[in-house]
Amino acid sequence: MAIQQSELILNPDGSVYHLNLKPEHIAHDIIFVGDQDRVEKITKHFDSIEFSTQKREFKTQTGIYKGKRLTVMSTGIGPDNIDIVINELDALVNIDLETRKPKEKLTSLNIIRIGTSGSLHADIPVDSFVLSKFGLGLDNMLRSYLIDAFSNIEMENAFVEHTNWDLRKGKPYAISCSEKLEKIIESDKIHKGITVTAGGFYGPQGRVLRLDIQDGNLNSKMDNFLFEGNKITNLEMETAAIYGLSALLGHHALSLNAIIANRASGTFSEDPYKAVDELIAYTLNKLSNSI
Ligand code: R1P
Repeated sequence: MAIQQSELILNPDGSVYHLNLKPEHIAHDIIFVGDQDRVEKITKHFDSIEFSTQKREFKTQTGIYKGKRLTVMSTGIGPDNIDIVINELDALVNIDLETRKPKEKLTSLNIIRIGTSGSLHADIPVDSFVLSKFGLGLDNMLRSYLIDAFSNIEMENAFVEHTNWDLRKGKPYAISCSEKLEKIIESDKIHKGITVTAGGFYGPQGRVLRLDIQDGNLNSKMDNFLFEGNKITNLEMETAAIYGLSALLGHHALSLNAIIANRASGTFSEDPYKAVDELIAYTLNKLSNSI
């Protein structure tokens, strides 16, 4: 059955609705960033750029870095945007946009996020890097899909019990990274752990300005959560959603974050752009020697 026009929306030029991309515009190795201004901080290192476009917060550039074809795209902020970005990227490679039918031979993309994040531990200082071994989503987006075969239900239950989680907020979901990409990117320079993905920046991450929040102790409870030797390293807004949709659709995903805030010590990086630039250089170097 062909997927209807209202479900898979294409622009008049045949590109996918939000990303403005056609299948030939993307590489199979894709770097995600949150901020659209971060795209060129990566592609300025490229030997050449063959394609650029932007619609809303979704800016995409594809080019060659040391002989490897890479796409860099901004996702904007939050899991709701990740739902759009990964579904539309998957459609570009795994749905025939002419017949509107899923392809028989599926393609696996490699997706690496280079993000910024806050650490929960004094021993993961500002300007360090974190590789997310797991994404733990507090945001519910992924719960619209059938995730039980992919999620770590033991970790989810342990987290619910440890934090006395109020299930009226929905049940957190836990998904692991791609081991293939982890092996390519890891080094002793990078902290590893569980990245918590929140569905908002203020209350959902325990920040109080003028509104009381449902659980003011959540961050300190997360700080001492331990599951099978993995602690919660950091808090941001995309990783678990990227891991979840990638796993469901058969793509490989890994999330790296530069720590720009330390929520335990209350400190903020003196030069967050430098930390991000260093993570970009580290990642490009690893990628150019691999996938
Ligand atoms: C919030 O300021 C944004 O910054 C972090 C969060 O995940 C959220 O998207 O990541 P990026 O810098 O990659 O956007």
